[in-house]
Amino acid sequence: MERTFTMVKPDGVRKGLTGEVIRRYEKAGLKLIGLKMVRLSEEKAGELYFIHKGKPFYNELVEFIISGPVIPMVLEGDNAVSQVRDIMGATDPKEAAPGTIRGDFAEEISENVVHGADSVESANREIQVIFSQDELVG
Ligand code: IDP
Ligand code: MG
Repeated sequence: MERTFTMVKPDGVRKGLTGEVIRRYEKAGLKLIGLKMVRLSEEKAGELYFIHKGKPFYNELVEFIISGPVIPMVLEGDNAVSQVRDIMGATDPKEAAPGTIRGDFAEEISENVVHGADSVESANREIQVIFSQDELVG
């Protein structure tokens, strides 16, 4: 059993893709153990994306992620981290396979519908940034 952190980004919420994203995760057998709708502060967004600090797209990324509400989630299941990465598809929607969330619904790398942790370590860190223990079930 593994936990991961994933989040519908502001473009996904605006396009009404929240239900579709959750449906794909649940269909894969992943279990929701935390979910909420929030508008991230600039500080929280910076904590979440701290590994990208200094990169050319960092400011744009933070501005975008705080531009509207997001739906952060914690999912549990076998190989949850890699399962979610597979379901999301490649970072750049132009390279994302059909049948993946980004392949089906995103057009631009800067607005690619979903975030997903890239390792168990990242997942645990990101869960702690966004959720408190009493917001998680089980
Ligand atoms: P990931 O979301 O697939 O893990 P990362 O490399 O961790 O991809 O980048 C985090 C986010 O930053 C991406 O989802 C994407 O929205 C944005 N991003 C990454 N590279 C670029 C870029 O070259 N230009 C604009 N935005 C980018
Ligand atoms: Mg990443």
